[in-house]
Amino acid sequence: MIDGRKVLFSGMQSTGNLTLGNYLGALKNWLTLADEYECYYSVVDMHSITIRQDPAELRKRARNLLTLYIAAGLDPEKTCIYYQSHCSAHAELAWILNCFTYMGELNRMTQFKDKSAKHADNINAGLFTYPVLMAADILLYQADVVPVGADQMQHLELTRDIAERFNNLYGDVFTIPEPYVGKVGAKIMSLQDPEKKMSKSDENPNGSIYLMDDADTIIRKCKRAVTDSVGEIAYRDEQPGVKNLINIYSACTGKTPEETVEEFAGKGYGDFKAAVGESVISILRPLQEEYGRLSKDKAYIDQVIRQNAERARHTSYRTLRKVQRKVGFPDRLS
Ligand code: ATP
Ligand code: LTN
Repeated sequence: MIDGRKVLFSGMQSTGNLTLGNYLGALKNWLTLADEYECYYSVVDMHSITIRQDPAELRKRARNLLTLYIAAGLDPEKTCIYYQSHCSAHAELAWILNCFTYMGELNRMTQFKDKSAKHADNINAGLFTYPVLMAADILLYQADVVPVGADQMQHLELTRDIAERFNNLYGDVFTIPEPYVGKVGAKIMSLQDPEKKMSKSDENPNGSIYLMDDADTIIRKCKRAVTDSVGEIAYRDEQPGVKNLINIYSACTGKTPEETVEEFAGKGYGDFKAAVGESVISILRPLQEEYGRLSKDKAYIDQVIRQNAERARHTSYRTLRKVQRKVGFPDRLS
């Protein structure tokens, strides 16, 4: 609890270009939570190097992601937007928590299994202990809530287990975080394979709408979206492609899926797809304009980076020092 407000922590990796799925499923939720909670939104660049990265590219993408957080409407005066790598407390706490996490627990993590199958030539120890660094992120800020997608739930459960284990040994050191799951319908599927989630690492660029796609590209991708031969705009599991387009249109316009179905009753897929494309453009255009403006303002972004890293360090070091004392590290005499 800070100033009577509960604390929220979340982060995103700066790998790949963000998709409409990331925006509707994560960033947009973050915005609505920013007034209610004391928020920390990190660009988790330390997590990114668990997969091999090109250094120049990683640096550029991390800055782009941080700029995008602000362009999407997060106010860096109110919410702490920072690079994970600028706050060494994350690495220091992760080391300590590694010593309170069992191999058996990490062995059960499905993301580790998926990622090591995908990157069989580089199964490094960082990839294995990825969830411990994530636990450190969350616990350093004594976060009460953590908005995550379903895929991250297992990591959050592990975070809670580690925190409880530590508290049982040393007293109430960590707040036990609760997951915050956004409303249903926020999971956006690939336009080319509606059984698969829209993902920034998808090899087929037509399956994803990227936040920086121009209007023509968005319309083209929507028109090419895989549907079915039923020919009716209905919200049901048997028509996953159409259902996904209804979800996208509803999320972009603020309508319910039922209202969307009613609006397009009797219309063909062609008209509907064009309308979906327009609805996406209407939310992405302002975001792109703001992003374009902000990315030219180097001094402003630099100042956000400096100030917020300072804030993050201030809060996180309080927890880190306490933990160091609890485990028996010698007092600092200076
Ligand atoms: P990658 O393909 O690199 O694994 P990703 O696009 O799946 O990336 P993540 O970096 O794992 O995205 O997730 C960032 C955030 O976006 C998470 O909170 C995640 O739940 C959310 N998210 C990702 N894809 C979708 C989607 N298709 N629909 C809704 N939310 C999503
Ligand atoms: N693993 C998460 C990103 C992430 C995160 C966090 C999310 C790193 N640290 C702490 C919430 C809280 C992902 O891949 N989406």
